[in-house]
Amino acid sequence: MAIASDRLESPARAPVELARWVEQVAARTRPDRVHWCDGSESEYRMLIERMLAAGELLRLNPASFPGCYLHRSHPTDVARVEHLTFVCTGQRDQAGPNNNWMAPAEARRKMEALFDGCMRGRTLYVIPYCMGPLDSPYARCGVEITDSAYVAATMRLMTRMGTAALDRLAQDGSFVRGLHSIGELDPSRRFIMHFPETLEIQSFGSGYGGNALLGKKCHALRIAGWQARHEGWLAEHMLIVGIENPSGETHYIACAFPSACGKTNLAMLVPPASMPGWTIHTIGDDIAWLHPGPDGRLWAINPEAGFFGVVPGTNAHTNRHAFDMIHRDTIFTNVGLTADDEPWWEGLDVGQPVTDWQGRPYDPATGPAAHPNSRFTVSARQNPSYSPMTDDPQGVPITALVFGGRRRRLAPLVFEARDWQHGVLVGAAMASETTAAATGDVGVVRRDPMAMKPFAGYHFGDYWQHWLDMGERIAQKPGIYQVNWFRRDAAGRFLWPGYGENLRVLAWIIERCQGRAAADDTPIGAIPRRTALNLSGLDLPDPMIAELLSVNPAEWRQEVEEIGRYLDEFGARVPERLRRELDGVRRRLKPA
Ligand code: OXD
Ligand code: MN
Repeated sequence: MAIASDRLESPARAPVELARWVEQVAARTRPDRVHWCDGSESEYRMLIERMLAAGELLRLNPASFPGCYLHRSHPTDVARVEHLTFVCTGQRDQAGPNNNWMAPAEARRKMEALFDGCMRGRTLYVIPYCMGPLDSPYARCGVEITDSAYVAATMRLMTRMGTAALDRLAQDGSFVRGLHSIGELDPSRRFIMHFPETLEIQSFGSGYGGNALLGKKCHALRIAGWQARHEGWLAEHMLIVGIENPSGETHYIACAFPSACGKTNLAMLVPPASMPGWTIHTIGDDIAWLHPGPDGRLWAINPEAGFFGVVPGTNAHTNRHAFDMIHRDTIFTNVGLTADDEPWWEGLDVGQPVTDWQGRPYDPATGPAAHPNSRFTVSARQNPSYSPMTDDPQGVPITALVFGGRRRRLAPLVFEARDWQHGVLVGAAMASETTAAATGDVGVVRRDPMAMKPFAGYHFGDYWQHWLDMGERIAQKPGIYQVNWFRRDAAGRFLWPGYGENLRVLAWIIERCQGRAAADDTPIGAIPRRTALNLSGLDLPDPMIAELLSVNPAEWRQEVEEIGRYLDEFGARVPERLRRELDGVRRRLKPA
């Protein structure tokens, strides 16, 4: 395959305002050259060769991991930085207490100073991308300008990027402008700024995915969420998966979980041997754009085209499909290395690391071989359970929405919300133990409404109101459920086996939506009747099942008060209907 060289001229098909913006950015950042990305295979090869030559990538064992590379990030640049992420709206109130806010003029001044001359000696890459299928009315385009070849190559795996996206963008007439520089990777000069009113993103000082791949969290959640509110749709932190039952019927569900809580595993779940005839069809593992369709149902597209998944814990048992797909054409970030130049991570059942994620000789005394938030980046098409419906311009119809969190106690394995309004409260009240996906303490319970705490680009009160309003616009509403795979017993052991066995819960949810599965009412929602949950082939003792499905009224009374206090933090913008819904739960929990 011939290797491309830099494409310096703006393509004739580039809209004038795009070409002008690139010129303005180049005048400020002073790169040595400008490269317009076309998204071709030869361009990808060029980016890879460039990074290999610069020592930014290492080639992994070409026999066992063909087309795979290891990137080691700066040790202080390994996760999203929520404390340095800002929403810059005209009014502080629009961003809400759930976001850091900065006045747009102040943010622009700060960023201009950082961007001044920052690309000297570097190449400026112009990356036109499309979030969603190129021919979908629901897709949206953006352009990321970056000085990182790693970002350019990764955007090719994660989005529909290049000439075709540029054509779509020219047709649309509007696009999100994302400007990114790795700067000096100095944490004290690191900011991720969002300007939703003008559809702009500016990110400086980090090369980490969630901070630097601007199509993902910045565009597809924070900026798109703002647009979705004004246009009547939802941009959510949800996987989308199709579940085909033994009769050949497929139902699609969208599930919101906080970062690093198993969304990728659930999206490509492998059915257990004791559930023959079930098949999984993956649409997406992280983000869903949901639109009310002309038929009254809710329809979903995955705006992304690749996976940026957490590596540790991935093995043939936990996620067979991910394990298989990352054996070729994958960029690994911050994993360890074996003596044979194979990637290594905690939870991989084979091999021995000799080098840790920082390139030091591996010594268990100095920490894990792979960073807990080490990642794989791979095209979604490599997933053995990839669904061709991913490319359907209309998306897929959604039967159920599922909210989940990581809670060692309190939350049962699954429960069903009474209706849409109650479901919005269930989502708004979600809480989960924190993980390594963001900088900060790990394992601390924090409220994470709809798994959107770090990603809602505007005031949570308005966001919940928007969810309630959406309920009015969907004639055939999906059922809403909450799940918890992470409940533990008194000795700290997980009660539920998780992974492929989670299909049992999803099957109950789908059958319930079809009016075919029995449930018992509790004050917090409906719990599966023991006989309605398919547990055959699972060796779970009865007391464990009872504990998994139990709702402790005293603990839930306390939870309701905590939820009430949490909602109060958002003041007068919290919808009255949500407070009334919480009062209803409180009443139902009252001792008789
Ligand atoms: C992610 C995250 O990387 O949620 O998807 O942090
Ligand atoms: Mn995510």
